[in-house]
Amino acid sequence: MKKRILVASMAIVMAAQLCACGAEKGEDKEVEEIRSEVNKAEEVSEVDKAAFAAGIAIGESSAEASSAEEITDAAEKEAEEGFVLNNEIEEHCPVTATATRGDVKYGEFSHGTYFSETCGLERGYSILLPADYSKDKKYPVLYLLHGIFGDEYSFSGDSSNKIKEIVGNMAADGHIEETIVVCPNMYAASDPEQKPAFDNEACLPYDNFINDLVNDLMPHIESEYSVLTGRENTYLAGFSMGGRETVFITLKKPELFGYVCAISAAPGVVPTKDKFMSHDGQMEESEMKFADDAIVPNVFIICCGSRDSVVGTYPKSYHEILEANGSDHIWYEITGADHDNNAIKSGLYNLFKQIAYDKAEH
Ligand code: FER
Repeated sequence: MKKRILVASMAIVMAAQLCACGAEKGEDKEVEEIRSEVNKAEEVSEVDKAAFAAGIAIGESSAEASSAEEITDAAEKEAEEGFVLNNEIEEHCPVTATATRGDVKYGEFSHGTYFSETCGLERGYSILLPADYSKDKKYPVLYLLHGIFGDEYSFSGDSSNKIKEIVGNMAADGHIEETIVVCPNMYAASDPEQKPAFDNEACLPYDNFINDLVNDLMPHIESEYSVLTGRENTYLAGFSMGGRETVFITLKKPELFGYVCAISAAPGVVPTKDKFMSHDGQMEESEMKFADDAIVPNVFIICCGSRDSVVGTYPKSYHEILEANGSDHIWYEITGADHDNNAIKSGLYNLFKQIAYDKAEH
C-alpha cells in the first residue's frame, strides 16, 4: 500500500515533468518511458485519488506521515486543560473533542440530490444532520469542501476525520449550536464525462463550484431543511483543493459566510508552478483581498500542517499575500501534521471554537 501510493505520487510528478519536457524534446524514448510509468500509475491511482480527496496522508501510511508523538502529546495536554472559551487557537484538536462518548448521540450522514442550473445536471451531496434533527428547530449550516479527485462521499466515507464526533461533542457540551454539515461534490462540470486532473482546464469545474454553491445548492438546502440562514449561520470550510476554493469563494462572496476555515489550501488561487502543474491562477496577487467596502467574515482561518508533503508552504503564502493586502484572517500551523486528517481535525475544531467564542456573550 505504502509503495503503491508512493509510485503513483511519483508518477504524478513525472506526468508534470512529461508536460514540461514533452514540449521541448518531442516524443523521444525517454518521454515514452515516463509515459508508460504514468499509465502504470493510473492503474493504482484510485487509491491515491481517494487519499487526496479525504485527507488521508499521501506518500506514507497516515500513522507515519504526521509526527504522531508530537500530535498525540499536544492533543492530550490540551484535553487535560479542558475546554476554555477563549479565542486562542489550539494547534491540535484535543482528544476529548474526537472521543466517542456514551452520553452523546451523534448524527448520521445521508445522501441527497439537487438540480444544478449551473451544470444542467442532477448533483449529489452528503449531509450530516444532528441526531435529534427536528423541523421544530433551525440549525446553522457548514458547507465542507473535499480535496482533488474527491466527491460528496470523501468526508462521509472516512470516519478518521471525526467530523461527527467534533460537531456532536461540541454541541452536546453547549459550546456550539447543533449544526448541519453539508458535503457537496465540488466538481461542478456540465459534462458528466469530464474528469479532474492536474491541468488548468480540468480544474475549471472546481472554480465553477462557487456558482453551483451560491445559486443551486444553498437555495436547495435552505428550502429542504430546517436551517438558519444569513452569514452568521452559514459556515464554509474546505481541505486542500476544497481549501483553495474556500479561499476563492470567501474573497468573492464574503458577505455570505460568517465563519470560514481553509485547511491545507492547494495552490492556484494566484499564478504559480508547483511539482504537479503550472497554475494560471484565479486572480493576481494584487487582487487577492476583500473588496474595500466588503462585509467580511467574522472569522477567516487559514491553516496547514507544518509537514505538509503535498501543498507545502502555499497556505502560508496565501496568509502572506492577504496580510500584505490588508485582509484580516487568522493564520496558524499545525506542528507535526502532514496533508491529512490531523490538519482537518485541527481546522474544524478551531473553526467551531472560534464560532463558540464569537457567538458567546463576552
Ligand atoms: C496542486 C497541488 C495539490 C493542485 C491541487 C492539489 C490543482 C490538491 C491536493 C488535494 O486536494 O489534496 O498543484 O493543483
